[in-house]
Amino acid sequence: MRLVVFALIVAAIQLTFIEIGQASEQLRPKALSFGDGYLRTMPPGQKVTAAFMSVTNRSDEDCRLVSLSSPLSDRVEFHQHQHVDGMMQMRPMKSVLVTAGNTVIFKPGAFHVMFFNVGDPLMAGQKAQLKLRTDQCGDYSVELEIRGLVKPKTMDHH
Ligand SMILES: [Cu+2]
Repeated sequence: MRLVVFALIVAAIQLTFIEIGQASEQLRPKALSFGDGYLRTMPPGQKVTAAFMSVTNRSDEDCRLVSLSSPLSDRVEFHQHQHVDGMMQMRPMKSVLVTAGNTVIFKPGAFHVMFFNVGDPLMAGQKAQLKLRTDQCGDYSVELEIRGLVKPKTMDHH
């Protein structure tokens, strides 16, 4: 009897390993690539800003971006701009779909990533980290360049 129980436990453990193996095979961690990621500096006194980038899906299956996080903020959201009754409104989105072979561009006036409660001032030229999780295409860490709202004049350079 003890032997039977032991055999069942071994079988259960093997089954668990097989399931984990299959799950990791389904992950496509290299499916997405990110380009031109940047985060805007904030006007003095503000704690909200937005980031932009392009997301390309080189795989042959759809990928869905499902969550965001950053050490700069405790609340980072996907947003979309929409025209509602002639007014531009921002709406949070739970996820963003990047279909197979396509690129989604986050840009001003369209999809963007919203950072709330940013405690520290952002210095142009420095870098910020953004982590993105997907449904079945792995997790990504994207480096964002911090850029000023107004492009600095290059007169004093050299
Ligand atoms: Cu927004």
